[in-house]
Amino acid sequence: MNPVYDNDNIFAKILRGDLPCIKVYEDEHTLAFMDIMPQREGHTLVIPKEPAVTLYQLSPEAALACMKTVQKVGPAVQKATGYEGSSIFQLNGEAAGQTVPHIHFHILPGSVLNIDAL
Ligand code: DGP
Repeated sequence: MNPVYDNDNIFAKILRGDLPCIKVYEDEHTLAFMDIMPQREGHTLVIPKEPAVTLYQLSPEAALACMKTVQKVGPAVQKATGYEGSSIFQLNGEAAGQTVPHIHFHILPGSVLNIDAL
């Protein structure tokens, strides 16, 4: 069953401007901002403005918009942090470890494989 979107989740509040964030990029469909609990310096999140809990509820159009933003922001994160590589990942559902129920893509400078807790 599809999870019900909670309009009061933290990222919805950030999108509404009710909570602050360190914004690095914004366009009509997406927002990118610094992760408040970075696994590594430069850890950035990309979210769609469309409300969806997981990637599986997101429209293909919004998913494409997210990927376009990841393609813009990822190289900038690498440049800013001095890493030559980066990891893109996202978690779907509490059982997968998702803690904020608004779909988000992590941009992590370097490898995700040597991070213990995500
Ligand atoms: P996940 O486990 O995939 O749901 O990751 C959620 C991420 O969101 C986690 O890395 C920490 C980050 N996060 C949680 N609350 C806030 C917040 O209020 N502001 C920002 N910028 N990031 C947050």
